[in-house]
Amino acid sequence: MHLTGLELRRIAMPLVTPFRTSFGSQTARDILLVGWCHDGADEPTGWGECVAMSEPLYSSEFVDGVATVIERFLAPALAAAGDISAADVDRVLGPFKGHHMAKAALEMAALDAELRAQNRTLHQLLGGTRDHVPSGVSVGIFDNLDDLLTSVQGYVDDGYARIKLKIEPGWDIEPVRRVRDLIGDDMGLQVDANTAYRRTDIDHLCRLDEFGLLLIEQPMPVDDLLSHAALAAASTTPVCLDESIESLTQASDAIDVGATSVINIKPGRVGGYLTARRIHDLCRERGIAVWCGGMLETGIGRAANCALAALDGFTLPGDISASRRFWARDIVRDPIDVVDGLVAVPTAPGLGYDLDHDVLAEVTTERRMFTLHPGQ
Ligand code: SMG
Ligand code: MG
Repeated sequence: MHLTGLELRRIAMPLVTPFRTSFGSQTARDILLVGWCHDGADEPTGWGECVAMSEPLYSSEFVDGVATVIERFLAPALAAAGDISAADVDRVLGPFKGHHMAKAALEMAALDAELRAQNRTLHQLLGGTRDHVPSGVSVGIFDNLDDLLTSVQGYVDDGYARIKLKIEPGWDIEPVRRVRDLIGDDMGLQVDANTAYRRTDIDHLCRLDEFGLLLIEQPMPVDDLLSHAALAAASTTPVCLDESIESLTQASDAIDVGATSVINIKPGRVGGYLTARRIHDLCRERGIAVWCGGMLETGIGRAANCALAALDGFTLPGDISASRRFWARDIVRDPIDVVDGLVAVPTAPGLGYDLDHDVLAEVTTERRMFTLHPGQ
């Protein structure tokens, strides 16, 4: 494929209910979609969904910055590279430091276009072994415990395989105790702090040990592997990294220093689905459990995440909830649903979604097409 054009489409999707984490509250999602036009085509034949948020609060990338780096540097480099396959995208973009979410969106669009042309699925390309994957749900921070328990009960009734609670200082031990009492000892429960604690909080976090959690996700700052290792040594709850892992090397180093015994793999955060698979392979060799994270994706990203989560090292339920957990209307005709705690891995070619062009048109806030020239 020779990249000859790109569509950058920005959409605004209202959430069905606000989602609060230790770094902020969201009521809508501002998402950049990347359309891949190759060999002179006027319309994209593949789409990528960028997981960056509007503001650099989860990670350093943010939507405006992603759009700029793609337009100024990444897309021209891909166009100049001539005939490439999706597997070359990561190498061609290698000279540009960082910007993993922008790179991942481009690689994802290339994969979609290439696989559709070959009539193959992402599931087949990645080598998934299952046709259904267990579905977990991520539950935000609430103003009070009653509202939290009502929300959790709703998700239990929906059949989710496990619950993840967002925590922060002042919203941790008591919410976890009450939710454990509500759901019983057999249901999987885990927590995610999005970097809200410090090394001085280790004794406090060890109080979570009595609740039999599957894991505690990213309690400490992104660059603080040693505080994660100190917590792992002090606590019986497995420590899991999310924000700290942006590459294969970082995954390997974090395992070496004992900072993590479980990894949340998010393709967008690590630069794409192909690197995500490499991290999965490494973790499998090293005996580290992995699961697929979520970034409040539309049906495009959800479909691709299901294919990744079907690899056999994904031994824990992912944050791959039903589309309706976040959206009243998705931009795809075949939104992901949860049945008996499972979601079906898509079987259609490419990433496996079917765009709903009417909904897509309604949620679009900006659409820019640009043509790329090899010598640009
Ligand atoms: O897509 O189900 C989802 C969201 C899962 O909690 C989730 N993601 O740190 O893991 C995480 C967060 C990142 C996004 S918070 C706005
Ligand atoms: Mg997380």
